[in-house]
Amino acid sequence: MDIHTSRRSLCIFLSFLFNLALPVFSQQLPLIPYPEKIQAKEGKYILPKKVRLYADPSFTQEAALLKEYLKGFCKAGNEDPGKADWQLKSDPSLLTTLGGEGYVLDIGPSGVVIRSATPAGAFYGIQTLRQIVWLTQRQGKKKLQLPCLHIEDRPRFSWRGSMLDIARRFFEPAYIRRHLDRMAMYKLNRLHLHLTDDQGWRIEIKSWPELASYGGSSAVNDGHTGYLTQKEFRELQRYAKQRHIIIVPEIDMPGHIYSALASYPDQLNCPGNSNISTRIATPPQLYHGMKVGWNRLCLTRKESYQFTGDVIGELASMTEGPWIHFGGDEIEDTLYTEFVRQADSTVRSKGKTSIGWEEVMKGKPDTSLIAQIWLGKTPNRQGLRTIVSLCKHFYLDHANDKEQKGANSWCKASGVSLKDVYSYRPDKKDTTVLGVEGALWTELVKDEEEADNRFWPRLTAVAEVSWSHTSDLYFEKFASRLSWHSIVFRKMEISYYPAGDIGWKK
Ligand code: TNX
Repeated sequence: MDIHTSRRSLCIFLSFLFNLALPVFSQQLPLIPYPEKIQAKEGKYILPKKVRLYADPSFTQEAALLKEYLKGFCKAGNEDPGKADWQLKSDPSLLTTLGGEGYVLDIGPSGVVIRSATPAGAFYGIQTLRQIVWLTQRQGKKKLQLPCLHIEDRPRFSWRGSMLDIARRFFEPAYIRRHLDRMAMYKLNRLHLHLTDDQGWRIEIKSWPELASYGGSSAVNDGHTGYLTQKEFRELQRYAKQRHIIIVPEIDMPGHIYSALASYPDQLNCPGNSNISTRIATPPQLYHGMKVGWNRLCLTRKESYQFTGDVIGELASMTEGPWIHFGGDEIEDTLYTEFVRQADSTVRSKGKTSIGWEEVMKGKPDTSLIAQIWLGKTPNRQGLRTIVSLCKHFYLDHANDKEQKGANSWCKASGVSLKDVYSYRPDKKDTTVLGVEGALWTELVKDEEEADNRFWPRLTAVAEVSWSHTSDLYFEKFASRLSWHSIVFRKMEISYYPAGDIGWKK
């Protein structure tokens, strides 16, 4: 036997063992996002009634979450490293090979070891393990058997996001927390909250109190209203941080600002309200419709800059993460590029980095600014860093397929299918891309159930295209792995859209 034949027979033998361990899964273990390297090993690991767990002191928080995740499967108690059968080990040397979010997961016949250079890596190793545990659980079997394996994994992109528009309708902190839990399961790490728009202002600003108390009292079509207090916003960030997710707050300016114009009619509008199409709404009247691009801050008035400075200042001081998103979309104004320059410089003066929708590239902004691409029509002449939310791939307010009624369709008439999300591939030569973000606008999303239905399963595809390496992305394989995730969705009580061609497992 030559070396190739022997290697091939070894592979066949190993995959045979793999399938023996998991007779129900064809070919790939149904993990999403799929790991960079996965090797099947001989044997099985039987989950004991009580796991003896050791975690490196720097991974205490991750160990606590692991224990919570294990509830319902087994108990877990702390143990010395020598006697533990599950170990979360810090290994700084992995930083060079697997980066700040990578990990190694070994499941052997006598236990589980997760190694990583950072708490984030340990957290992602835990999420992979969690999917393995959830997806190997089969009814009728008392003892849970996990396949033995070796995984080495790290993300392709650092930005793996979802956006929720809580301005068109308010979504309560409890829903946002549930959403964060679900994102964590799929290794998504940025939650962009679109906090303000024409129909509602959803964040408390103490120096301009009417914004939230008045501007927060409306929504599209009498939808759910309200706002986040600063305390709630801080608590959400803490909850997100435990799950290695950074919240990115957006105040949309200088357009999409009517809720503020209605709240402060005498300060923020030009004489005669020439900054507004008053046939649509006149301050202090609130706005419940769906039109876009019909109002702006009065950019010739100094109060508008006072307002911008105060709002960005307060937002920066309550924001833990490094980014402030100031919108900047869908508005024509001769002073627009000057406004962008000023808003960005205020953000930077507060020690944060700005993000804006792609239109911000029209001027010549500071090169630290990050542009979020949604139409793909504005040239990136300065080579600014970008987040890709191209509407034809990532606008989750569009229908899941052409059968689904009552969703948006302006970007793609047939909807944005799971396959459309999955088929995004970054241009290899484009080094500006930080990652991708699936955006959920909520003009047409009436409640939490509908938000779930638009996010899932498409966010699993966002997760995979942002985490996994391009050479590993095959839609058929992804779809067959996804079919098992009905189990995950059920456990997490996600009201997902049962996309037709998946063959969801019962
Ligand atoms: C465009 S994307 C918008 C939003 C709408 C969305 C509806 C962007 C920067 N602006 O204001 O909600 O379309 O699909």
